Amino acid sequence: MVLERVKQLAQQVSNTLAPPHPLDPLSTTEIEAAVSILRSQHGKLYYNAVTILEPPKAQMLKWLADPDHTQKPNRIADIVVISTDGKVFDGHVDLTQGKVIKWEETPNVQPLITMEDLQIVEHVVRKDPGVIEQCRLSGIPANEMDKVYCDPWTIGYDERFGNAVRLQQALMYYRPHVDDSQYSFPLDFCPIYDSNKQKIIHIDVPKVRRPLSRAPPNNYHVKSVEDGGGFRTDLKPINITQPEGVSFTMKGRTIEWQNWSIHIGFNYREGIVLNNIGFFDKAEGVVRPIFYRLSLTEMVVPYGNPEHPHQRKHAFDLGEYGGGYMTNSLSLGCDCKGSIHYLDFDFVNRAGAASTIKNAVCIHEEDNGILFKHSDFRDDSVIVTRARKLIISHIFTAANYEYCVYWIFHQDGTIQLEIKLTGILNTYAMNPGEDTKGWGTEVYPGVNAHNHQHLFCLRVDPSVDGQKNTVFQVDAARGAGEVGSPENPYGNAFYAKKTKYTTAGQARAGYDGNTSRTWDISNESKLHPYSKRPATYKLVSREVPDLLPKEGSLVWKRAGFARHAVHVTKYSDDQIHPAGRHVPQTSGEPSQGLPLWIDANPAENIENEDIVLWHTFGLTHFPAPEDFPVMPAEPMSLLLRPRNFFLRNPALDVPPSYARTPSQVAAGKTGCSSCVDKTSVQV
Ligand code: ABN
Ligand code: CU
Repeated sequence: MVLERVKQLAQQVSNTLAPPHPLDPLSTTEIEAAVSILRSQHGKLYYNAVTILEPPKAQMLKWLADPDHTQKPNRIADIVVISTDGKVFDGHVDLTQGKVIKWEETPNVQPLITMEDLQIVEHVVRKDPGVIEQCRLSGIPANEMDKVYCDPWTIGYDERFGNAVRLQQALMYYRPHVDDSQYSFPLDFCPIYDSNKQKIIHIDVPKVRRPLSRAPPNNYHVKSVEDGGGFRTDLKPINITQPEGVSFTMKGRTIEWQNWSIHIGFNYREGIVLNNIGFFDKAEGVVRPIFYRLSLTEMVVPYGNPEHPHQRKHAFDLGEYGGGYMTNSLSLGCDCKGSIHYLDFDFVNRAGAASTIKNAVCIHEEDNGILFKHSDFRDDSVIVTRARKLIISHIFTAANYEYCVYWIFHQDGTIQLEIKLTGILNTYAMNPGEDTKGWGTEVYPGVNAHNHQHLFCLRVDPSVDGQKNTVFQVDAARGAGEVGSPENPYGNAFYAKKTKYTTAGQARAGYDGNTSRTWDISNESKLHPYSKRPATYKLVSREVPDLLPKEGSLVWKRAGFARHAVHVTKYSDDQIHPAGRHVPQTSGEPSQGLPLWIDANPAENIENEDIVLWHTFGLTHFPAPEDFPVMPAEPMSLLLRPRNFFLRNPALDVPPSYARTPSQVAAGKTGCSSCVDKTSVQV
């Protein structure tokens, strides 16, 4: 019976419901098929992840080159489960063939913590006698335990407990009223929760006690703003309308817009994954490949308070919780304004059922100011061309914080990644008059918001005019020779100094704002006819702080990717996660992911090779009262720009908003104004 059903499901997957593209995320039917196959073989399991295993790149490239005559790669589900007795298994289920092709127990790891894992903790915490006692000591009577809340985090790593047992640390809060923001009332102790036993096994209690603050609530909800003076009344509507529809087309999950062609994938960890990014170059008459795959693949948020146990506060929000799993269902006119195309995201729940986040990805266009302009001071001639941009975005909530991720495509061939940070600061209790010692800021009476960093890792898998690329570090440098020397007589010479990265071991570099450091991803076999320089996409990223926790610290060991702004490795199908596949409770000994891969072969050639560039960027956040009780969005941004790639400005063919030549001016003609926006008015 069971076998029959499995066969049926596999048939369904390979026939009618087969998604059109091998990189599409798994559908609900595929997820259910994978679970059904596993259930028939292994009985009850707790599902942590059932996601698409992207086909090997070599196979994908063959299929992409000639999809009509090449066998389509099989649909394979990549599986992580926890058995009922707490063992972790990694597996692959071939959905096309309807069978398990890999199944192995992975010892000494803890897969990421899902939202379901998190939600159980609060209920246990409220009933735990030790927690009730700590609450009493903090000034919360036992009959108010329903007002006690917690944000459960993975424990990160704590050497007292290691990684054999699946643990969470509960950051504790109090809410006087259900609508109050809990982050104004942090508690000072930290229970540790065993996920398998579903019990509190320890409570970390600080030496200096900090009882519950009795400050009035500090809220951001509508009623509290109304009670506190009300909302601004001077805002008139501002609308974005596209009366003739959008300028992009979707074929399945492949989008075409303004010469761009992009496949939009999505998974539980990275969220949006962009593949097969190409640009139709009119001059060459072909779609030129630029990136095989782009994703935000990891991040770490280390906190800077040295008091125990805050060293454990360094969330890997993607690897430990999943940026995809935490993705918001977006609402029209709120998260994105205008004409929106949404994509849903299907995922597995703990019991093995398929679930869906509706409207997980937002795709839309926005006006983007001026694309280019020139007016001639002699004769009043002018050209002004307005730009628009295509934005592919998702937003995820990592407990207190919101991360808004915008992949922005520009008409001139530039790709921009913008991340906006909003949501609520992580807070800790402080006594009246207590010295924060500079490790944090009192953002509200009794509320200490600790210093922290948000460090993201962008994974860039380039294919700039082909798979074989080379990375150069580019530094603005002064010309050699002192003032008066023959080669630099006036001392004014400067140039772009290029350092080629040839081995993975050499290709580890920091950022240098003094030299305006950038990185070129070049195809050395494709020289520009004018500049004679290689076709390049340049990484321009200026928000690149050093990892502040010191060498040898827990974060330094666990987040090896954050030690350098740039790493370059030779491509390998299985190297996606720079802090490891299973991140919770890694000790950092050895450092998983990037350091492990590079140390295995530091001499690995990366010159004119199929390579991956890993870029860590972000910001250091010293909180201030303006960030509280909810933080105004703080943006950060980086660019991937074409350099020596196009023959000339590739956006010249974008219709101008207004243009008139000198001869038109002389003849008293108005020039081309067909594109002038008739909806704009003078006020
Ligand atoms: N920022 C740590 C985190 C993320 C998600 C859920 C809990 C905690
Ligand atoms: Cu922050």
